[in-house]
Amino acid sequence: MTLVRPFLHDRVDIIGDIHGEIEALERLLGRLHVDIARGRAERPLIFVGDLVDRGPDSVAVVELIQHLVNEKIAQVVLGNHEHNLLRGEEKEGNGWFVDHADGADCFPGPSGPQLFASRVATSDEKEKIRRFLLSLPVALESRELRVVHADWFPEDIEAAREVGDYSAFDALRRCAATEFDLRGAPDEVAIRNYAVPLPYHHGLACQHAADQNREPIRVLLSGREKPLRTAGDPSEIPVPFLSGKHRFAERARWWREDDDERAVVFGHYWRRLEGRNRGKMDVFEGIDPLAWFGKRRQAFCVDYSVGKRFEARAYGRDLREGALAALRWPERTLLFDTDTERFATRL
Ligand SMILES: [Mn+2]
Repeated sequence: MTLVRPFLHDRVDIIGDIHGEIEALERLLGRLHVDIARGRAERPLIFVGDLVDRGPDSVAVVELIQHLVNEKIAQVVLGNHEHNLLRGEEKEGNGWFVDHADGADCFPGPSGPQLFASRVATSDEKEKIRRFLLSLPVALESRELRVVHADWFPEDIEAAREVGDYSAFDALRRCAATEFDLRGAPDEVAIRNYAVPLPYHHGLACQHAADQNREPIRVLLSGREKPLRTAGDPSEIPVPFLSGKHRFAERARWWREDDDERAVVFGHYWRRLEGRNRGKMDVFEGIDPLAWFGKRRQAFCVDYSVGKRFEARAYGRDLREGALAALRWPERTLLFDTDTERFATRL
């Protein structure tokens, strides 16, 4: 079996990034009339990945979804957060699964570094989660629809069709063609220190984007990147701090060049129903929060930022600034875990 697989059904509900928010998931599944205990659903579910990290109970989220997969009423693609767990990489918000050797797993809270309030997995739970994640595909497709966590890059989708497991896929790399001028670049410690702002460094930005773009697994799971800016005074280019690092490269809007005529649904990009993302380049700037977008209006991001709730809790903000969404296919209707029921624009 390859890492790109067919949908088992034509009519599906596609659910966005969950990030350990078990209550949101249970509420949304209730609205979709899923009978969790009996393993029955009116229609099958597709999960776009990022089931885990930062939220209260990633273990419960994975166990619930694995149950739905076993009952054959759900399919799941791997997200970058799941992939980090498989690689054992320490990332902000995954201390519930990966031991953080250099310090505790914290985020910038209202009064300094704050621990994530996440249920920690036992070693048995970890082993079960690991085996489940290794069984997941990286993308799903039919004649009308494509689903991937972040970026449907045709060259890397083709590569994923040729491999059957993540150890083979992880090993694929394009050659590093260029050497970048890294004189005066900040070191890794400075890049991870949110307390001290960093000036923009173009060589480092190019290096970061190139490192990202040469690995097929990273491209599909967290998207192609490009340097923040190619021209202008570096001191005037703000370098955002996101998910534990200063970011010199930004996400590319790949859907503008996507030439496939099929619809493509993905998560990952922190879409907002209202307002915009704090301190962050918004890849959806100028796009209606409920609209299809891209070269042929073929693209839809179903991640409505429920993963921001850990932060909203810490800062006492309204939890509804993020939501968990389901896109009903082929109707193209959106349903949320919150009280908003709104409809996506038709093509
Ligand atoms: Mn993601």
